[in-house]
Amino acid sequence: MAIYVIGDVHGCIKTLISLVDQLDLKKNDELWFCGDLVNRGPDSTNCIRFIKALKIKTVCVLGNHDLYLLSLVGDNSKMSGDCGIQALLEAPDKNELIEWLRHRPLAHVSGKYILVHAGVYPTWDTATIKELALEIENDLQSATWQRFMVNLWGNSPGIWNSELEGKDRKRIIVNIFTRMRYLTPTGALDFSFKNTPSVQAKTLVPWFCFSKTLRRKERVLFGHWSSLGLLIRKEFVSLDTGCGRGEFLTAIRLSDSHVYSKKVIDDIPLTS
Ligand SMILES: [Mn+2]
Repeated sequence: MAIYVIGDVHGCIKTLISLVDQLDLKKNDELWFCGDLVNRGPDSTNCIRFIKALKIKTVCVLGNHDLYLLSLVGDNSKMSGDCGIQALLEAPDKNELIEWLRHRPLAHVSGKYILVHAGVYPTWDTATIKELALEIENDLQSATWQRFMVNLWGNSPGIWNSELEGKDRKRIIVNIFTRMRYLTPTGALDFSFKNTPSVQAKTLVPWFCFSKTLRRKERVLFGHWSSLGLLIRKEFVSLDTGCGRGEFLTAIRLSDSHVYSKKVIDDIPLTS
């Protein structure tokens, strides 16, 4: 049995199919996704349909673009650009696709691995990661999920504190799992930069380099940071290789870190 993890797909269905073909999956293999299945690329709808219909076990954590799509259900007045999102919201099987999406986890902890979209806060231990992800998953899967989504947007609070409550608590948990890249020296989230650490002001550190990072027994697998690209370290693997910008879609086999990469063959809309 092999586990393969795929980086941010961003609506690039042709590239996804071509990459999955290359993996030559067996029936006990598992396919994990780092999230951001939708937006930017041309066909978000068929990306979800394709993954949903796969005959093997799949795990897909939610990314910030997936949450953005969910926030538009019932009120698409906030839509910026189109990028296939409108088509998904008008698809005949829209309800089924949305129901599937909102029942995905924020984090998946299994054996020696933690799968998330953007990252985990440096001081969170494994039990905390599971607990906090579950807290948000319960909200997303509740009957009042659309109301819950309304308060998710924004950059504050900046610093995690377990005493936080209500909307602020939910917002920072979601921001850490799905949007985080850099932290200030005091551990505050900073969303102003998306570039690589080499060109970044030295006052900010990537979340995985933070000085007070807990020593984990699991390897963290994440996407989201396309300028970082593929990085394979003992402690983590970064897998967003810019599919949504017409670059590459990448998969890694966890047992031996073998990498599979496809140059994007989908037409990326110029607006993205
Ligand atoms: Mn993302």
